[in-house]
Amino acid sequence: MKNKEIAKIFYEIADYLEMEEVAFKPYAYQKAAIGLETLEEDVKEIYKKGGLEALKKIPGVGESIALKIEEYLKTGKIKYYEKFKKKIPINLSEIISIEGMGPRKAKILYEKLGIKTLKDLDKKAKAGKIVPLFGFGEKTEKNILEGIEFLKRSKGRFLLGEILPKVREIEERLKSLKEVEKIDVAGSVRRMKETIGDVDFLVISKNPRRGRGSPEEVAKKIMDFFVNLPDVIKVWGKGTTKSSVRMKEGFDMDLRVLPRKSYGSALQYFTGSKEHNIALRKIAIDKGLKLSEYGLFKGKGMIAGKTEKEIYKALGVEWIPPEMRENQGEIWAALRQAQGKPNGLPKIIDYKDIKGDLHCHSKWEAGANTIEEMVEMAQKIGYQYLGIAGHTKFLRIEHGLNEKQLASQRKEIDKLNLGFRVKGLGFRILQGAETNILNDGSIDIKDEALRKLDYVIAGIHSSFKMEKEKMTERIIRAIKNPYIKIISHPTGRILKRRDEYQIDFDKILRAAKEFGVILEINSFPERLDLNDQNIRRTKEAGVKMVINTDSHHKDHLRFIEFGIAQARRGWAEKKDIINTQSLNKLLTFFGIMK
Ligand code: DGT
Ligand code: CA
Ligand code: CA
Repeated sequence: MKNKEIAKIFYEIADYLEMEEVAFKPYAYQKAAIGLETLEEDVKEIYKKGGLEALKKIPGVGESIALKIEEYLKTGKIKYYEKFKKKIPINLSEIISIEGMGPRKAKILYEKLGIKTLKDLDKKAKAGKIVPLFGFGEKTEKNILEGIEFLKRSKGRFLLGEILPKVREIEERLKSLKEVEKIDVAGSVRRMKETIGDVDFLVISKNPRRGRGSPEEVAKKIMDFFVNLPDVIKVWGKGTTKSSVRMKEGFDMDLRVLPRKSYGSALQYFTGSKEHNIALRKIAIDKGLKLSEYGLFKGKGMIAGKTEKEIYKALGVEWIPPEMRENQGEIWAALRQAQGKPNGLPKIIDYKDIKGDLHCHSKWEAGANTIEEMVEMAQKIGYQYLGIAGHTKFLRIEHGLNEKQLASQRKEIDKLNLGFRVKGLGFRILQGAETNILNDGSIDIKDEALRKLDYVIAGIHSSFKMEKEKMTERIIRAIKNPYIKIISHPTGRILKRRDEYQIDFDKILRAAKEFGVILEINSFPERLDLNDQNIRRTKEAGVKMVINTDSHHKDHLRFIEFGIAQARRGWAEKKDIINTQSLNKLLTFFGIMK
């Protein structure tokens, strides 16, 4: 799909415009980029079907931007963008991926020190060249060096949310081949880990029909197709049992063709994790058995291998959901489960258990869609309720709402809800708000206005680098606020970009427990905050959670699956997550009038 490519260019144009200190225009390009990025349909198809007019219907796309999309689709280039790049030829996205580094700073660094890449920046920062530079203090230099280290640590891994749609598309293509009988994705993708190193496909090929070639020839056809997939930019290797490729997006994919009789053991093995496999193999050894990707063997005889379930069973353990296979006590729990003892495997939340999303933005502030459009999508998903939780006034860049605007928004929501009631639809919009926890722990909206909301979320959106004790106190003060029900993205990390805030998480858990405050599992692919380990700690502390998407566009509602996946990785059960409750139960839970 061209969507992401064009979105990336628009983001860069926005950065270049910001560099030149042009007002408003950068925001327009960012909006268009978000619009493109979150579109499910291929922009090429949209253009083919409806031309320029259809392009203008994409959220955030007006006449002049539509023309640029057209230009790209026709020529593979956007002249406007090329002009910027020629003037300031730096790897802009790389440099500004460092926390605290914006386009304007990047421009100064280029003009004064000739810095074009991250490597240049690293060198100059280490040589102490940044401090004397106009406007840059010692703190900035330290931040730059920390930022570079952080980037190095997360390099080579991709967000699950970036990879999964593509993986599913490829899975479908492969499935449609007549030579393919069964296909699965194994590895960290199957375990739904927050970041992915590479993608591992497993396939059983169809038996060749009589007189129609050998199994090798069938496998070769599958491999030919695989290494010739669109967007493959490099073939690392091609054989009849295994091939490896690199995709245009930068990640690698392996594909293995396996015999039917050992498919289950291969699926088990290649799903991992490695640590889980090592622990499982130990159990096999203790029983005098041998476990490998080829099967479970007693001496030379194979006693299991066709399905994953039969392997776990033969080892005397219950089958374990892939998301839990990290050797974090799950094998012990599965053993107890199989033996009918207490403290077995938890019955983790299912992907179908969520009944509504309580953290969505709308056109009233930072979102791309109207409340009605958001609701329409929520109903399509099958939700019973949707919580609109707009940013509030402290967050000016997100057009945060003030008390008066919240009151007018309430009117719109009441009207829509009345409509649902008249039609006899059991659907309800709840009005929340994502308020800001200011530096001293106070909230940026007056109590009288908070009281009128159905529920209140509070989150940190500024001063991320406070010292640990102060930051912990800041959040705890918000937890103690009687109006605050939910803390959004509680640790503040942004994958590949920003570490967690310095906080004493145990202390926060104790406060949340005492004051009955719920911690969010934010499903946005870059956030996934709480992460799996913190989810497990939260559950163990007896603190409830809510899985939200933080949608800024109606298409973001589908991110919920990533949050659920992390909840499963953190062993969370249905009862730990408040938005698995039906509408009626949730209203009672929040003390909202029915
Ligand atoms: P990734 O790709 O870094 O996100 O993580 P995985 O888990 O997908 O790792 P990958 O692709 O290297 O290997 C896929 C699975 O194969 C892994 O989860 C477990 C299995 N595996 C790989 N190497 C070993 C090994 O040395 N020992 C054992 N027991 N299993 C291995
Ligand atoms: Ca992998
Ligand atoms: Ca691999």
